[in-house]
Amino acid sequence: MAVADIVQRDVTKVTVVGVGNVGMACATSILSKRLCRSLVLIDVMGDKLKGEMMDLQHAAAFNPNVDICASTDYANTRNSQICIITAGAKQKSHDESRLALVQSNVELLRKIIPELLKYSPDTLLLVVSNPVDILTYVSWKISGLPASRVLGNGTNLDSSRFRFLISSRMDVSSKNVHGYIIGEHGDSSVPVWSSVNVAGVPLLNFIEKEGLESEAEKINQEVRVYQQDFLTLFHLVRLKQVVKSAYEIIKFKGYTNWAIGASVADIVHSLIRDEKAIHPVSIIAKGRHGIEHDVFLSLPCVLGRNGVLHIVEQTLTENEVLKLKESAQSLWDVVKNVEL
Ligand code: 6V0
Repeated sequence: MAVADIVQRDVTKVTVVGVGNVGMACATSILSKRLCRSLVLIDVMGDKLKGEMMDLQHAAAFNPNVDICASTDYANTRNSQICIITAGAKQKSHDESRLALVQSNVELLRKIIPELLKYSPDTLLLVVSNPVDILTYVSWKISGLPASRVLGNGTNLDSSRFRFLISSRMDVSSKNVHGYIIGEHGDSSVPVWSSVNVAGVPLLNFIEKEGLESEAEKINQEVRVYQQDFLTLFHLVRLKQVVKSAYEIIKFKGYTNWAIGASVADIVHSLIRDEKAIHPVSIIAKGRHGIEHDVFLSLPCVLGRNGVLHIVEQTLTENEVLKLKESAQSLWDVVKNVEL
């Protein structure tokens, strides 16, 4: 390990609030990626905290040397560089929308955020609890932190699902499929089809060049039936799958956790190691692509030690801008009625 890495590890402290399925998946992903020297778990359930802490500590011989503390007392979170919020109610059934969770989770944030800020006034806040865009906005308002220090996991996971679905159809690694889902983490998310590419080759060219004629032919036939263009149809099929994925997983196993844990750890990696990597995360979007309201939604952002360093200005088609504005409007319709 490089000296810089060791120095970096020695000063890193991460807090995870909420030790449910998601919080623990975040914790284990962060531990296995060796992202911090000190990990603090906070919850309201003392026994659960104790059990989770002991279970993690018993893996000490297999993991890097990390101080793990689990407590209901926020004093233990002092000087955390990043506080991750996963506490809260979750979708109770596969047909309950994320937006239905709003007010009960706002009440939780009103208790949690001042406690975190009391001990780590300069922390970065990474919000995971749903509805994540609304709750990131609420966290920003309650915390009084600069917008660059408050971000939500947003469509980081949706984009990974999107890339996976395309890559599995193309039979290439999803690492080589470049594509973003932006907007709400939820039903109004927007896939940016105009820039999807595989190793720099636009998706449509890739299908033709790689000889995936049957795929192209199948789509062409459907295109003729629906009289829509190729991408619109492909878009509909794929987007439906991305949006449905979480609902499907919840239907099968009751919750989602492993992919969101990996997504959060990936973001933490970029923040803590000052990677300047680009992630679609939920940030304040006012003034971008003609969005007029104070809404948080996902756009590709450069992330580093100080949080959100830049928002990448993508070239979107007219239709993509329209969809993004619709997504912003549907979030604003909720945000403007939230009682802070
Ligand atoms: P869970 O398993 O019910 O865990 C929630 C945890 O929060 C429990 O351990 C609670 O005790 C704890 N909690 C409740 N109130 C407080 C409080 N005041 N202070 C501290 N802890 C508290 O839920 P799960 O872990 O499955 O989901 C957590 C949240 O993540 C939900 O809002 C989900 O909807 C959300 N997800 C967000 C995703 C994303 O992509 N942004 C993905 C998956 C889930």
